[in-house]
Amino acid sequence: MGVQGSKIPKHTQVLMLGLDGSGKTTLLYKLKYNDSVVTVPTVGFNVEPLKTNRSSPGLTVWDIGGQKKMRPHWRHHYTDTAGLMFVVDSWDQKRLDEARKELHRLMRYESLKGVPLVVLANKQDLQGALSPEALCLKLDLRTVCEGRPWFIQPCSATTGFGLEEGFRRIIYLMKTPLKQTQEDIKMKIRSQGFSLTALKKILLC
Ligand code: G3D
Ligand code: MG
Repeated sequence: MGVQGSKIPKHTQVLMLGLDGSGKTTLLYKLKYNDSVVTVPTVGFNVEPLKTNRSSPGLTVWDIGGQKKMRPHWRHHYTDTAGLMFVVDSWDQKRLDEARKELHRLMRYESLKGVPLVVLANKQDLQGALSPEALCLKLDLRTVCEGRPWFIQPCSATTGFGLEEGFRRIIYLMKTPLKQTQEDIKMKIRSQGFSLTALKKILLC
C-alpha cells in the first residue's frame, strides 16, 4: 500500500493518529495557522489541507479522535493513506505502554504495510519529557518498523518547535524509496566518520 517510491498524487492523505491528549489537534492548528487553539476532545475527526512547496504534493491531514471508543474507527481511514504520523505525549510516561500497544497494532495492519511513519515526540517543552532516543526504545520502534521508512521527530505543538521538520520528513519518506533512504543513512555514516555515537545519532534521525 501507499505511494512510496512511485509518483505521488497532487494531494496526498496523511493520517495523524495517537492517544487522546497527545496533542494532535493542537499540533494541526499550530502548523496550519501558527496559532494556539483551545481544544476539546476530538469526536470524529478534523481534516485540513496543508500547503507545501511546489515540488511536493499538497497534504490532506486527517486528525482522528484518539479516545478508546474512537480507535476501532481508525481503520476506516487506512485505505489511500500515503503517510502516517503517530503523536506521542513524551511527558506522560504512565500512558506510554498504551501508546506502544496502539502503535504496534497499527503497524500490523495489512493495508498499512510499508507506509512511511513519522513518530512525533510531542510536548518536548515540558520538563521531564522523554527524549526521542528514550522513546524509540520504549516504543520498540526499530523492531516494529522493520521494512518501513520511519523517523522520530521531537516537537512541541505549543511552541511550534519541530512541527515543520516532522511534516517535511513525512514528505521526504513518501517520495523516497526505502532503499534510497537506507543509502542516505549510509552516506551520512561515511561523511560523519564511523563511530558508535555517530551511528546512534544517524539511526535516530
Ligand atoms: P489530542 O487532539 O491528541 O486529543 P489536544 O490532543 O490537541 O486536544 O491536546 C491535549 C492537551 O495537551 C491540551 O491541553 C493541549 O493544550 C496540550 N498540548 C498539546 N500539545 C502540547 C505541547 O506540545 N506542549 C504542552 N505543554 N501541551 C500540549 P488541555 O489543558 O486543554 O487539556
Ligand atoms: Mg483532538
